[in-house]
Amino acid sequence: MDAIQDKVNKAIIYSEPGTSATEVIELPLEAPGPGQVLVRMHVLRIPPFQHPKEMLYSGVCHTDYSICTNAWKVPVMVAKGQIGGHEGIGEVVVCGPGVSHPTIGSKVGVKYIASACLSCRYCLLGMESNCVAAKLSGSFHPGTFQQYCVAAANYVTVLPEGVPDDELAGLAPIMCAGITVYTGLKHGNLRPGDWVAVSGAGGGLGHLAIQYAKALGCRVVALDVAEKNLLCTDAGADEFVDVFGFTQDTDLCRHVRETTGGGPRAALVCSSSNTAYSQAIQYLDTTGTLVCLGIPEGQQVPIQGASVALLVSRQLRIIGSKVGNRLDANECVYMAARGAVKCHYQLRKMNELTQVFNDMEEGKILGRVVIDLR
Ligand code: 8ID
Ligand code: ZN
Repeated sequence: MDAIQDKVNKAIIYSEPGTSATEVIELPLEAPGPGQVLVRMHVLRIPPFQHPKEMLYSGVCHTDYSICTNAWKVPVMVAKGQIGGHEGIGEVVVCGPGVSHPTIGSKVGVKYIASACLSCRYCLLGMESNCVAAKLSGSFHPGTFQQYCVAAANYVTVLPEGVPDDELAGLAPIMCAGITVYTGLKHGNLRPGDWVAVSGAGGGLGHLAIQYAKALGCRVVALDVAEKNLLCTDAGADEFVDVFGFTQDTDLCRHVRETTGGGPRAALVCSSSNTAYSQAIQYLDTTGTLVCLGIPEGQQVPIQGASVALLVSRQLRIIGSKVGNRLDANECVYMAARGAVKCHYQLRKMNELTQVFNDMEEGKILGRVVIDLR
C-alpha cells in the first residue's frame, strides 16, 4: 500500500436511493484482503516520457440508473451511500495476501458480477451470474464509480496484452454491455448470414450488439427511435426501423418480417420497453429465439402476445440472459481489444452522474456514457 498511501479515493454515491440524486465524496483507501486486488481505474502513461497521467473510467449502464432510482420497484432498495457502477477498466496497484495473479500493473476489467464462489452448481455449469454467493458491483457491494476499487483477484477480467492506452476507456462498457450482448447472441443459436433483430439498438447494449452480430457474420435489423438511426447504421446495421414510424405494432412487425425475408432468427431486446418485447415475439421467424436482456421498469408484466399456442405452433424459444461468465468476458473483450467492436461513448464528469441518469431516462444518450473519474 506504500505507493498509494497518501491518496484519497473519490467516489460517486447514491445520496437518495429512489431518486437520481448522486454525490461525489472522498473516502479513505481500503487495503485489499486475502484473494483481492486493489484496482486503480486506469492510468494512462503518455509517451515518450512515460509520465503517469491519471485517466480513470467507468461506463454508466441503464441498470445503474434502475438501481439508483429503484425503477424496478424492488422491495429492498440499495442504501444511501451505495457506490454504483459495474463497467470498470483499471490497473492492479496492490495485491492482497496470497494473490499471485493478476500481478501489479496488469490491466483488468471489473464486471457486474464482482465475485462468484466458482463451486456451486450454477458456477459449475458456467452460470456464474446465478452463483448463490455472487456479489454485484454497484448493488449492495461497492461498484466502479470510484477511483480505487477492491476486486476479487479470481474474478477480474485480465485484458489482452497490447491494447493501446487511449483505447482502454472504450473497453469499460464491454465489461457489462459487451458481455451481455455477446452472451445473448450465443443464446440465439445463430449462423453466419442469419438475420438478428436488435431492439434498443442505439443504446449502450444495442450498438455493441449490432457490432458483435456483424462480427459473427450475421445481418442486423436495428430498431430504435429515429434519432439513433445514424449511430446504428455506423455500427453496421443493415436495416434500421424507427419504432415510432408506424401507426400500429402489426405494421412494424410486418415490416420487420418483410425486410428480413420472413423474420429474424433471433431478437435481442436491449431496451426496458414492454412494447419492444411484445413486438419481438410477433416478428420473430418461426423456430426463432427471443433473447430477453432489457428489464422493463415499474410493475413487471408478462410479454404480451406470447401465448402458449403461438410458442408451440411456431416453435419459438424465449430465454432470459444475465451478463455472462468469465469465458464470455474473455472472448468478447478479446474481440473488442482487436478492434472488431468499438464502443461509441462520450466522457462526462463525476458530478454529472445525476444529469446522465436523467438524460438516460429521457432516452437522449447515443451509445454509452463513460464517467471520467479524475
Ligand atoms: O444482463 C442483463 N440482462 C443486462 C445487462 C445490462 C443491462 C440488462 N441490462 C438492461 C438494462 O437494465 C436496461 O433495461 O438492458 C437494458 C438496456 O440497457 P442500456 O443499453 O444500458 O440502456 P440505454 O443505453 O438506455 O439504451 C436503451 C435503448 O432503448 C431504446 C432507447 O432509445 C435506447 O437507445 N428504446 C426505448 I427506452 N424504448 C424502445 C422501444 N420501444 C427502444 N428501442 C426500441 N423500441
Ligand atoms: Zn450493466
